[in-house]
Amino acid sequence: MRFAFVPFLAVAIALQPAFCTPSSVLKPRTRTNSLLINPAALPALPSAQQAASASAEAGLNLTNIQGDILIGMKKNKELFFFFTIINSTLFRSQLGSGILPLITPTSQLLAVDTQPTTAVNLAFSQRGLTTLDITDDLGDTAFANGQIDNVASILGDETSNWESAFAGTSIHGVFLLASDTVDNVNATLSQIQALLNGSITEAYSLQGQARPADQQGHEHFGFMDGISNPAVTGFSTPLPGQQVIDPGLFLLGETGDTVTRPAWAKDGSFLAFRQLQQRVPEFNKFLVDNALSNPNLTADQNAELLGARMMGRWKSGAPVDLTPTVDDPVLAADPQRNNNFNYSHPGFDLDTDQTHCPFSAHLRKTNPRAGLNPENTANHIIRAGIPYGPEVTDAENASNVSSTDPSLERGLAFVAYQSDINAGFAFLQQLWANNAAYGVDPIIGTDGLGQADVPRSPSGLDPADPTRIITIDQDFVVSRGGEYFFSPSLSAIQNTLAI
Ligand code: N7H
Repeated sequence: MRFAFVPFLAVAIALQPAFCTPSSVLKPRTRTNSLLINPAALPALPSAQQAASASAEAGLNLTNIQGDILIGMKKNKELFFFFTIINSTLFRSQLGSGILPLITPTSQLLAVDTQPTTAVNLAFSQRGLTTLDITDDLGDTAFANGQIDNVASILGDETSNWESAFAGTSIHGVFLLASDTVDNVNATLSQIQALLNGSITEAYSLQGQARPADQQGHEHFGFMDGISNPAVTGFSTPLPGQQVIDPGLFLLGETGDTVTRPAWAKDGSFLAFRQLQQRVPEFNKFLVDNALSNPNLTADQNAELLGARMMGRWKSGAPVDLTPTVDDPVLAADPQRNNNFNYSHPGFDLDTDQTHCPFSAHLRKTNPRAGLNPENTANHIIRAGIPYGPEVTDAENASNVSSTDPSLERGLAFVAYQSDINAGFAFLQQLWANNAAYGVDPIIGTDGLGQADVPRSPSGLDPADPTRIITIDQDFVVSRGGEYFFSPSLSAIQNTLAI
């Protein structure tokens, strides 16, 4: 039976406190600890109260927007369950009354006592929407054509490395299930499968988890991740240095989205998913073999220094633009300061001086800040990924080579949200990271033609001699493929996708 979005229900919802949604009304509250992680370096989420007043001012409905879109990289455990719809009528008939009450809107994640046991989000590929007989053009060619269409020429992936599921035609959608334990995630997956009653089958899945102990929040190379995401008008209050971006760059139909969309697509977002394998032992060996030679540092510190300059941040998260030659863990852990830089300094030539941050550093390639004048407001994403795979084994550390055992593969389950994939993820990868002008990104850059391990020769990595070229002759990040999805609003699930 369909869970109709009738006016009296809308009135009832409007009268609830801001965090109450159709789903939160229906769900028992059992949480006493957050399902999100909270490393000191990462910006805190707005409180429910702060978000309610900011969103009211901007006209954003946080009870209608799926929770993963604006939250960023704070998940503890997250399963990406990619599925094929084998009975679309049955699937659609279960979506409204069965699945919708489980879908977690943004507002529900902002306070521990409103969080569900497992946060559930749902997104569809173009093939999935077509299977559901949704034929409207959402106004995004990259989404419509699928990621496989972008592979070599735009993203520079070597197609032979792609997981067969991403290269095939079976992925119609993905459930994103996030919690603090894998048991919770698995229990919710079973509940969803029971509700969907055989109308979907698993196409592929990837289990992500935050790294253990003091590495929580750090990705597999060891760097704190998720510090810099844009502040979205109508959601978050900007921290010093944080760019403020219109909600329409991430949410369809909101201020700043200039494309004509079907009305039901409003408050949805395009999700670019990438399984990015990280070759950690090889990365570590490269840093040791090419360690810099600052006489005040130990050999290990000189290796760390090279890694920091390739990244643009130290492993702690401290930006090299503010602390170019030594780590500063206190700065790293302070969100009031750790994103407050733009690569310019008094008396400094922004176009030639690499003593603070190399032009090719991953951070600078993917967000040039003051390097573009006026500062870019058109090409931004919200990153919401999570590491996957186990820690490096002793055998891999000893050999400096990643194991070929598939169960030991590790990397980043990369998720980027935007309202225009060609202006968001695909733009950043193709036109900034892969672009040889100012050096190809040493972390995620490729030759842009689909060949692996093409040497890159950036200058600027050695602060003692910024003209020195250090050749990087291998890829430390290998794309295992991905897909583009549309993450619809809760009302779209109810009124358009469900029958
Ligand atoms: Fe990156 N890393 O840990 O190495 N990234 N990234 N990324 N990335 C960032 O400031 C990483 C990838 C961006 O606003 C940090 O939050 C890894 C892709 C953007 O100044 C670290 C992979 C794309 C930013 C990493 C990977 C981007 C950013 C610093 C793949 C887009 C913010 C922490 C395995 C095409 C820039 C932080 C800003 C930051 C890492 C992929 C984009 C540590 C390992 C594919 C926009």
